[in-house]
Parts: sequence; C-alpha cells; structure tokens
Amino acid sequence: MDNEISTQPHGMEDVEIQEWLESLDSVLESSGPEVAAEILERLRAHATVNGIDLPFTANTPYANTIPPRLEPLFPGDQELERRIKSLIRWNALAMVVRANRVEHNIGGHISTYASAATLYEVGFNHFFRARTEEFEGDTVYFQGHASPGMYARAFLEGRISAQKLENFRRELKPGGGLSSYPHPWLMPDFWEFPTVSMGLSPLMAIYQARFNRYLEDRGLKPVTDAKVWAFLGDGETDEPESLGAITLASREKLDNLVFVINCNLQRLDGPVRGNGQIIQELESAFRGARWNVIKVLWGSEWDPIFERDTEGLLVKRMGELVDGEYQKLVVSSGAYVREHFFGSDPRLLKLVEPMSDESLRRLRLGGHDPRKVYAAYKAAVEHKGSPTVILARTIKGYGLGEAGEGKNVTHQQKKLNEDELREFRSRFGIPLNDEDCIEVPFYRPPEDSVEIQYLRARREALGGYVPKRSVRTKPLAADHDELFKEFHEGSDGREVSTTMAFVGMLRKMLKDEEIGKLVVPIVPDEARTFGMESLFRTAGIYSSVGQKYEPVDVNTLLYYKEAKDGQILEEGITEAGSMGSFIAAGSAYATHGINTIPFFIYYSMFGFQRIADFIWAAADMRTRGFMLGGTSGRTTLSGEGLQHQDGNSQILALPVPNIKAYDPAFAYEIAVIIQDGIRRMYKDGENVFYYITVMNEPYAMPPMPGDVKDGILHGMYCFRPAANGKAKLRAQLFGSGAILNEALRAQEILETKYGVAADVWSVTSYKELYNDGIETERWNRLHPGEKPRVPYVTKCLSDATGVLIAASDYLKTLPNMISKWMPRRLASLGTDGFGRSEGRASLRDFFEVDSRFITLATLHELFVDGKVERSVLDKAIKDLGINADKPNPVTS
Ligand SMILES: Cc1ncc(C[n+]2csc(CCOP(=O)(O)OP(=O)(O)O)c2C)c(N)n1
Ligand SMILES: [Mg+2]
Repeated sequence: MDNEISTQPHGMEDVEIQEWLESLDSVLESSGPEVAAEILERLRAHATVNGIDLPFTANTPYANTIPPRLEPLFPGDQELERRIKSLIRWNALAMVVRANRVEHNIGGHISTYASAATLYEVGFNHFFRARTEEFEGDTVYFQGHASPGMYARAFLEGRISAQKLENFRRELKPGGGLSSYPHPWLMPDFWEFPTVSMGLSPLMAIYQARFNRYLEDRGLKPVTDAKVWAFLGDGETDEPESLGAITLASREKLDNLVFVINCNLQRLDGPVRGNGQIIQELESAFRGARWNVIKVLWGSEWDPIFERDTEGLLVKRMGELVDGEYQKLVVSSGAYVREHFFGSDPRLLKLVEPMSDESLRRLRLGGHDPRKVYAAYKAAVEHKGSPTVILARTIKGYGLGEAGEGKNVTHQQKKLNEDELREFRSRFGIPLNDEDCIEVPFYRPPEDSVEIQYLRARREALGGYVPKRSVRTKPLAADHDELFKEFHEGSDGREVSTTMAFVGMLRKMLKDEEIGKLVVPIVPDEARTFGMESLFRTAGIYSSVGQKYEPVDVNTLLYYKEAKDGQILEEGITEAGSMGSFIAAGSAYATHGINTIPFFIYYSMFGFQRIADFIWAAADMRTRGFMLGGTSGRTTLSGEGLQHQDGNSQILALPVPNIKAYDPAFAYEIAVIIQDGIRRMYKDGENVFYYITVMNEPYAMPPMPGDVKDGILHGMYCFRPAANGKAKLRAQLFGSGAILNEALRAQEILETKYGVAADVWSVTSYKELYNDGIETERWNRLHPGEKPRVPYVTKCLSDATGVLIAASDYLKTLPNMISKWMPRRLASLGTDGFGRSEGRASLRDFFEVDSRFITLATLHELFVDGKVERSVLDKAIKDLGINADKPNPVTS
C-alpha cells in the first residue's frame, strides 16, 4: 500500500507537533472555535509571507465534520425509530422480492434504499415538513431507485394498500400498482419530482431553490424557512448535470437547499472510485464552490476510539485508504479489520486492543447512525449563507449480509434465498417465524401499536405526509380576447418576424391584470438575439442582490437593469439551468399553489437536441408553460450554418406525449395558440405544455383570414384559396412557418406562368395532425361496428382537388407522417441534411424548399398524373433556374 504510516516514532518532531496541538486544544477550550480559527488563519498567512509553500487543498481530514462535543441531543425515541425503520426495510425488500417471484425480471432495487434508510428516516421523523394551509412545506427530491422505501413507509402510514405494494412495477393490474420510480405522471397524488434519470434532480433542485427565492423576492409568496432537500447517489454525481449548477447555488446563497449524497462508494457495476475517495473528491468540489460541506463518515462507536487517539493517527490512517479497500473492510470480519486496518501501526492496534473482534465488526458508518445524521441535518437547516451538502458514508445493501451487502453485484439483487431472508428477518427483528418469513409477507403492526402511533405522531407534528402531490391553485379566468385581439389584425405591411410578434405579445402579457405578475420570461443569454432587450428595463432582470453597479449603458433607453424584484430570469448560457427554472415555474401551480406561466425562449437547436431529458422530466412532472424555439428552421436562420440551423426540433418534439408542438407562420397564429394554451393549462387544468417555433425572418404579418382559430389549433387551415378554383390544373400546397411564404410565392408563379390554380394551406402543427390521425385509426380499429371516424386531415381535404405538395423547414418525414390520411399521393419538400453558412435564398435553393422547387414539385406531380407534358417540366427547370445536377443536401 502507498503512503504507509511509519511504525517508528519521530522523536523530537512528534513532541513538537504534540505541543502545537495541545496549545490549539487549550485555545479551543479557553477561547472557542472562532479564536482558534483566527489563529490558524493568521498562521497560514504568516507561513505564506515567510515563503512556506502551503499546498492548496479544499479537503478536510477523512473524519466527521461535526465533532461529538457539538452534537445535539437526539430528540426522538431512537429504539422505536429503529424498529419502524426495520419494518420499512422489510416491506421495501418484500415488494421487490415478491414482484420478482411473480414475474421474473420485473426488476426493482433493494440495496439502494437499504443503504439510505437512516438518511430518509431521520428526515421523515424530524425534518421533512409537509405542505399545509399555513406553511408551504419542504420540497424533497427522493433518489429514484430508493422508491421501494418511500412506498413501504407510505404503507405503514396507511397511505398505500398492501395490494398496491403487491403490484409494485405492475401498474396495469386491476386496482392499480406502483410505478417503478417517482413519476408524477403516473402517481399524481404521490410523487412530485421525477428523479430517476440520474443527474437531473440535483440541477432541478438547485433551480427550484432559486425559484423559491425569486417568488419571495417578487412578493408572490411569503418568505419562509422552507427547505429543498435533494437525495443523490454518489455514482450519480458523475453525471455532468449533477455538479454543473453548484456554483449558482452558492452564488445565490441558497441556504434553503440541502443535498444529501448517499456515499455507499458503489454504483451499479462496482465502486464509484475504487482507486480514489469519492467523498474527498466531492468535498473539494463542493467546498471549492463555497458550499457548506458536512461529512458524516463514522458512527458513534468510533467516538471513544478517536478520543483515545491523541496523536491523530486514526484520522491519518482513514485518509489513506482508497474506496476499494473500504468497500472490502465493511464486509469483512472484525479480525480482518483489526489486521488490515488497525494493523498498519502498532499504536493503532493498541487503540482497539480492548475491543473484541465482534465489536470491531459492528463499528457503524456515519450514515447508518441516526444521531450523527440528525446532527448533520440540524446543522444543515440552521446553516446560513450558503447551501449545504451532506456526504454520508453508508454501505450499499446494508443488512443484506451474504445476499449482497457491499458486494459489487448488490445493485441488482432482487432475490433472496430462504436462509438469507431468515437472516435479514432476524437482523432487523421482524416478528415473523421461520416458515412465514420465507413467504416474504408485507408486515404492518396493528394501528394501535406503538410503532404506528409514533410514526403517525411524528408526521402529524411535521404537518402531514411526504411525499404528497396536490394541485394547490385556483384556475385563472383566462379571459384574454382583448389582450390578443391586436395581433389578429396583422402588421399593416410592416415587416416583422414571428419572434418580434411574440415579444410584442409577451410585453402585453406582462402588463395584463391577471397574468402580468405570473409571467416568467426565461432566457439563456439570447435576449438580444430575440429583440427582447426592451424588456430589460421595463420588466427588470431578476437578481437576488439587486444591482450593485452602475450599468455601462445606464444612459441608454434599454439599459441592463438588474433588480431584486426583476421578472426576467436571465440564466446565462445554460439551457439546462433555464429548463430547471422552466420546470420550477411551470410546476409551481402544484408545488406552491401559484399559477406562474413560464415563457422560455432559446436558440431552438439547443433545446430538444441538447436537453431533451429535462423536457421529458418536465412532461412527466405535468409542467405547464411555453417553450419557444427561437431562430428556428434550417433555412430561416441565415449565416449560422450546420450547428445552429434547426430542422430537427419539430421532429424531436414528437415523442413527448403531452407537449403540443406548433410551427406557426404568422402573428395571429401565435396569438391564437398562446391564448388557447393559457386557457387549457391554467383555466382548464390540462397537463400539457407548448413548444412553439419562432423565426427571425421579417415579413408583413397578414390579418387573420376569417375565423380560422380551430384550424390553427387543430394543425391546418386553408390560408389562401386559389383565385380560380375551377381551373383544369389544380394543386394543394402545404406550407409551415416561414416556408409558408415560399408556398404563397409558388402559388403565384403556378397561376401566372403555368395556369395551375393552387390552394395554400398553413400547417401549424404536423404533430397535432398526426396525433389526430393515429387516434382516429385506433378508434376505428377498436369500434368496427360503429360509423368510422374521419381524420381531421382527411376532412380538411375532402373537397380539395389536384396534386398535393408540402414544404417545411424541417425534415421531410414531418409531412410524410400524415400523408396516409390525404386523398392522394403527397410530394414532400424539407431540409434533411447538414446546414450551411449562407443567406436564406441560397439555403432554400440548397435544400430545395423555395418557391421554385415547390413549383417544380407541383408540375412534376401533375406530370406523373399525366396532366402536363414532359416538355413543360424541362422548360420549368430551365426557366426557374434550377440546377438539376446540384449536390444532394441530404448527403453533402
Ligand atoms: C441517466 C441515467 N443513467 C443510468 C441509469 C441507470 N442506473 C440506475 S441506478 C444506477 C447506479 C446508481 O449508483 P448511485 O448513484 O451511486 O446510487 P446508489 O444506488 O449507489 O445509491 C444506474 C447506473 C439511470 N437511472 N439514469
Ligand atoms: Mg452509490
């Protein structure tokens, strides 16, 4: 082993060190820790001035942060709490074992909760305050695969029936089951936060804690001491999102935030850092980010040994072992621990001489000792000025013994043999005999038992049960005809982009009596790109400390105004963080009982493509609000090239079931969509949210052509019918977003040059049309005896004559997916392939989506139908200036 401690005493050196330590002890005793810290600080400065090169370390020794003398008294009945915890351990294990007996490989996790039980139970019995009428409650993000523990507790609390436990991971059974992990979508009265895609919950928790402050600073909720708790795995911290936002938390002084990292030193395959120390690594990262770090490494049994160790040898020894060795030690016999851990130095051996091997084996780790955990939690909730992270050492699969305790395979252990079950039963004192216990029945003591009475009393004292989700808002009136009317009228020839039109709507919404305060504009450092800088001054940029400096542009009209009651969340360059804010704001209707309406506007390529998993979590969480993909469209965004030009996001929005995705072309379409969206989400309480792509290409916004609201919302309507509907050559052109204008130009070319009369349709949402189509098909399949229903697309096109051509700024698959419900063959134009740094006209030529290609596609379809001669096509290619041998955009 590296770094072995010398077994030889150091002579004089040791005496000197001893003297220094003793004088520090006496300062500590006579003048307290602050003076001691001051002296050390001065010593450090003095050493530096005198040229002593002290190495930088953000680490403290491998020991508990809170010394025993500062430990508070444990306020609960420790023995009773242990018994309750044991019952929960048993039922959590029983759920998984039983589920896998019924259906092999249905899965579930035993060892995660087994390692975290004390961390949760101390929270449940003493810290997690429920949401009540009077108090907003603490917010708890549970580690996803520890869910059996939360279910087992809710079973003891009488909140979940035995039948539901029986149907863990079998949600489709009669009477319902329990979802594998925390999914508010599936259990909307229970789970609040989806956490199982690892790495998302730490970031979401940080932005939740910050959003809570935002609500307070803007006067939308009272200032309280409510906390946000996030329970994470140590392996989970490898996800970049886990630590990616920790500096925001300290910068914002989020002392309402507590991370608890369950450091069992293992992940799924094996050790998190076999050759290192994950706890020390995390400590330095968090301390470096200025968090309050509390290490809970050793249980109370270690305290007397530390006390005997006046030379600091034990702490030194603890700091030497790598995690792989620790993992081995915790599953080894007392004799092994004595030989391999204490045996490195005779002085260490002497420290434990009076202890039996059995008592050495029973030396608990900090995360399994309620007193140590309580002390850490209490210090965390009382700490001021920065967020706290608790690094708690535990054993993965604690209590599973031979069945998996501390073993590399433990994460996936789902079955226990009879002996293992009996051993577990005995270890945790579950009142089941040898025979009964191998059936792994759920066990709940009678209602009047001391255990149930205690558990209920504790939760009552903390305001009720956790987790529990409820919708706590009153619906809005959402009567906004007046607000949006102006946008139905067009721009009177003035050229504006749909982004500008949206910003105009946002500005008006911010002034609205009902929703003005509730609107939360969120932007990741792109406000100027979207022409939103005018809002800086009027709405203000949220800053928890106001504005401590005079902005450089203070003399301009649109200066960069930060304010404590600022409304805009200017997140900086973090789409993930912005999404964290979006989720917090869009779920405040449940978390806080406040109908905040987030509008998150960003570079569309960096949305679904970059942070799709957060969007998925938002969907699961029933988040409401509007995501706006700015500068969208592969050919609409000129100049930016391959990385930025988005022809994907409307496709990537398809898999998220409850997101409504629109690609509007005109201001009135956006107005109709947003107005209806606010109504659906905030008045009718629908669990949907919106994705709207907006563009930066300026053009005149037309007035709404009659009452086409239904068509806009359903996904298509006829925007401009052909002048001569009776013409011999007929076509239907489908355009979306900015490409609709190309279809309109093609309509003109076709009419004037080729005698083709084309109707032009605005397709606002291929996703809506697709969902309607597949649902109609499904209904018809399931109800063969009834009058078949007709898809909306089919209905729209029932009288439409001629050939069919669709063009969008997205992949061709978008229109293709609805073509089967069209009356005839569809020709699709789209932007499959990598973008280019170019102007719009060249890009549309390159991707073959401009008016010329729409014209050509129309003529070609007519040619295939035998309606026009080949020569017309040949001439058109020439007249339209199309290079037939141009490179294929899909592959070039
Ligand atoms: C993003 C993501 N990747 C992979 C997984 C699969 N997975 C579930 S649990 C787990 C290991 C967890 O280890 P750790 O975070 O240390 O938690 P522990 O169970 O040890 O408390 C893995 C890889 C996941 N849920 N999410
Ligand atoms: Mg782990």
